[in-house]
Amino acid sequence: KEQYTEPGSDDATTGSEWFPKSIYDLDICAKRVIMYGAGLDADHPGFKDKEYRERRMMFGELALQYKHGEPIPRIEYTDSERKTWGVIYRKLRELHKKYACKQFLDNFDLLERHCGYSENNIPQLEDICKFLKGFSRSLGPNESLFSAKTGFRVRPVAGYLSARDFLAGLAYRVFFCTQYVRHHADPFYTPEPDTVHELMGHMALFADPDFAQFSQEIGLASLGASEEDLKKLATLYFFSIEFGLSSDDAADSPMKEHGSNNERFKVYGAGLLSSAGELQHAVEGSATIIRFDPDRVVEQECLITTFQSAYFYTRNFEEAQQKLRMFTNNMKRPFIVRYNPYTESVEVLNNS
Ligand code: HBI
Ligand code: FE
Repeated sequence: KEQYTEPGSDDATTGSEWFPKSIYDLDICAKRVIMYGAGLDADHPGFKDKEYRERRMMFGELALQYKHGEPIPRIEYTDSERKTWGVIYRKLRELHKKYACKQFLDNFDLLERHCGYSENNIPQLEDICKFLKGFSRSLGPNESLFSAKTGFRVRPVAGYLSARDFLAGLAYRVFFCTQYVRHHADPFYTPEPDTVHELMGHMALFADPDFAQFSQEIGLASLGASEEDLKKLATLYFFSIEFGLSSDDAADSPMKEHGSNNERFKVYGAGLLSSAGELQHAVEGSATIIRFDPDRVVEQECLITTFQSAYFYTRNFEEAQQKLRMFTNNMKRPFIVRYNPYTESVEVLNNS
């Protein structure tokens, strides 16, 4: 079987559009960046800052040169970048302790212990990758502790990818991760993902097995999906992994119906956990929070420059997984994909 297929070379078994068949194919997806560095939009806070644009070009080139399997280049962050990180870190950690779900908080503690997370240091992607795989520690001459995580990986990316390329990474338990820092003019705003969003918002939960599985299943469903289905999966990603909440309430107990948002819900979405403003809007105010039902969620518009007009919750990640699975089982593809963890590739089986 072929290890490597070029984009555009139609797969004989399916006749469908190209998608990555092996984890190495993600090198191709990573190159198809929609926007980075040089192309900063006129409304971007770094648009008029020559030094910032040059720095972004450097990050862009590093990411474009990266190939799967290589160690991720360690970045020496500038004083200005570390200052931006520190300001956000302090603010967000305070809010996390009040509003983040338990799995997020427990794993964030581990990131602080093992990956150099602190107010004064921007962690390195390579260290997080090793942590997510699992790590062992000597406890004495004849004793050691092995802590397995999920095998999720991160790899540098120069900027925004198409939803199709971005979700394809998840099928291989790979998260495309920016390494640049937002412009210092406004530490609490960024119009695009940056490393503060990825590290503060996303990383902790990729160490959780149920969350990792949920993420991978969105990715697997996206491979070769129709345009229509792909848009639905991107929306499900958005309102769970980016903006999702959880609630332990016993089956919508009427007792708690009238509790305020911050008593009823814990947050797990990275877009919320990395944005002080929207996190407070969602849980401290009276934002609309409704049950995560995929058929309903896909009708919701994803807003990019304003707060969302509704958020969705599940009881836990297992429930999110079950609901996602019921939904994707009804999506039609002319083939079946099966992930092979030993070869880190997908097998495509004819389904006609
Ligand atoms: N690309 N680098 C990057 N980071 C994202 O978070 C991202 C993306 N492309 C698409 C995307 N997110 C959204 O469409 C998701 O809903 C899939
Ligand atoms: Fe994100």
